Amino acid sequence: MSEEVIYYPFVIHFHQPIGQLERILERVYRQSYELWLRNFERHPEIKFTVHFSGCLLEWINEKHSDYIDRLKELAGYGQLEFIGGGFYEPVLTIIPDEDKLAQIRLFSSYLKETFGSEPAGCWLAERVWEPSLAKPLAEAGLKYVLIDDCHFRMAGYQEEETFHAYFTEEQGQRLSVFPINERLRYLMLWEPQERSIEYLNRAVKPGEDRIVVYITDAEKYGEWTDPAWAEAWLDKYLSMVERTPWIVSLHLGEYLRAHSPKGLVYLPSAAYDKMVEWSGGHFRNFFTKYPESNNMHKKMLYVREKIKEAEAIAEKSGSSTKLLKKAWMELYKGQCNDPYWHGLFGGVYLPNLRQVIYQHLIQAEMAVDQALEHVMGAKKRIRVVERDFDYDGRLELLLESQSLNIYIEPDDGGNIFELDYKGKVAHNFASTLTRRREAYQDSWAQKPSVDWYRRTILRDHLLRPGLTLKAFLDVEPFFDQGDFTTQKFEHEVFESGKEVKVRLFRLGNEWSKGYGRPLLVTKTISVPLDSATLSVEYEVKNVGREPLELRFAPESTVIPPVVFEYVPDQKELSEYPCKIVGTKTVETNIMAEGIEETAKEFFIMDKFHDVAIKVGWSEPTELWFGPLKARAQTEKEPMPMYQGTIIMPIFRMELPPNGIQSFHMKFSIKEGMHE
Ligand SMILES: [Ca+2]
Repeated sequence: MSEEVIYYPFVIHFHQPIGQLERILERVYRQSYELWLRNFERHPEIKFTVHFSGCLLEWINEKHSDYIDRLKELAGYGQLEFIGGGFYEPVLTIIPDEDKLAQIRLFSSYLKETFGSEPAGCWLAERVWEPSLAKPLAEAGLKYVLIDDCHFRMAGYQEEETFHAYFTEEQGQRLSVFPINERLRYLMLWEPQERSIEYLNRAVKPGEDRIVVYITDAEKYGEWTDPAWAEAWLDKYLSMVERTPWIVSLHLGEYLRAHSPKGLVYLPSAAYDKMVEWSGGHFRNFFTKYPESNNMHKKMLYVREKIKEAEAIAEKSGSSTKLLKKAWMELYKGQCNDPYWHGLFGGVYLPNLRQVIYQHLIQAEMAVDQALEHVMGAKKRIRVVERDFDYDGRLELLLESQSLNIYIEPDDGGNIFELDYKGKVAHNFASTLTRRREAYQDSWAQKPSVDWYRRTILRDHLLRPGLTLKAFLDVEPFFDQGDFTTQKFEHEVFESGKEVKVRLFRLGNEWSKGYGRPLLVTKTISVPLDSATLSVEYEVKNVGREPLELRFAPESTVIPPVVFEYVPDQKELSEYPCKIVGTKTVETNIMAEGIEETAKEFFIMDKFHDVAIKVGWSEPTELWFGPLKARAQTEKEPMPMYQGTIIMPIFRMELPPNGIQSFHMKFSIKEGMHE
């Protein structure tokens, strides 16, 4: 049959991250998602293939169930085709195969239940593809996937050859692949409608069943652009498509039923053009670029192991696995992709998104503990796990009490890089973000500060005389005269039934004279079984021959569970009061910076979640505090985003040879101040 038509599937992707703020969800829904629904209804002749992430569908169903009803109706008429994928929008390549299958099946049955048919297509979150995906996707019952055409071009295909579907295969498992057309993504909405029609026209070739696949993020229309303008553009465009007889609107599944893919293709690891650029070629690079992202990912893998272990025990003992099922669901939510990466804006820079990942992973862990203790009768105890948690070849120490997880990295200054609270609120108080260089900052007139160490808990400095708070926050060179902040600490672990102590010690140096003057720093971290506290006994000993005058300053950056975006407004800020207690009491907030001469305690309260963290020390002393702000690009303009509050008591020490000075610090977390 000689055809002079172009097949034109129109694919729209709808997603909002787990943990997205309610007011943003509402705004995007109003400005963009309603716009699409109106256009579906206005243009019944156009077929749309839609992907809604599972978490977004759940939100819409809860808040705007009429929207779901209207989608159902359109699906019933055959106007809409739904695409599946991972329920909670994970980047599929970075989660275990079992979880890929589980998340895809979960979503397929949800779509079947809600809209009447199982999906045939797979949406790849952030369009991240690796060749090995073909097997699990096919095993999960999916028939096709969409991959950006730039990867076809990289594999040597001409543009003309991307106007076809192909097969790919992995270990004998077959999947169809549709190339996503890049040119149309840049033409549509940004250029006059005629340009897109002309492009489609040029793609027509008699006798070939050519297809040009357009995909878009839903939010491009109405949320990233003026809603009225975008709606008018789209309405006019869809009317033009309706009037053009040689453009055949159809679903991807429908195309595959009528036309055979052109042949076999093997594509390299892929994503869309910009994602490839941001990640440096490969999505997994985000784990090496951002330790914060790696931390979440490896936490996910670690918690997952715990669930598997508990399952094995449950299977042997025939215990109920109800709590473990809950743990799996929490884990899947903790795989939602958004905070695991950063492109132009948001992502790993947004504390509210990072902390929701931790919240779900910690809740998964809590469900496992409950299952072990209440169902399988395991004894309550503090666990000490030595493990290369972040896969960098060095061991970390994970202390797990009833109420806290404390993850220590002895090789990196003996810092605490994760402090999970396991209460009514599940939160990692060390979920900060360190400031680093981003390529897009090159064009900025004023270059933002870059940290030379990860801003976490218990970073031990020897401050240079004359240093100011501003110079410290701006990371002025050589503010630190010691070698304790990022260097290796030795460690010993002491366990009793009720408490664990970790003694971290380092024989290092003070360097103010240009040569090393030896100093022994010991910090002993104690964690009790059942209260949400940890104490640290510090001992600083001059082991050299010269007397030393020091300003010894253990710095800790902690972050409460925040519910604001970028910079809090006055009302949001008032939800996070701070109190400094010393010879006088000072009321302040998480964004304030300053110096108090005689402080003993620093409280951060979160009135919204009704939880507080208190950092105290044994004697009144000078305190420096201030917000950690990472300046990053946003949808609007570069903004200093809150990433935690720095709390740094400074202990002045005059140590003769063999002189020792000690002090202690205590971190406690409490709920229910408003009861
Ligand atoms: Ca490690």
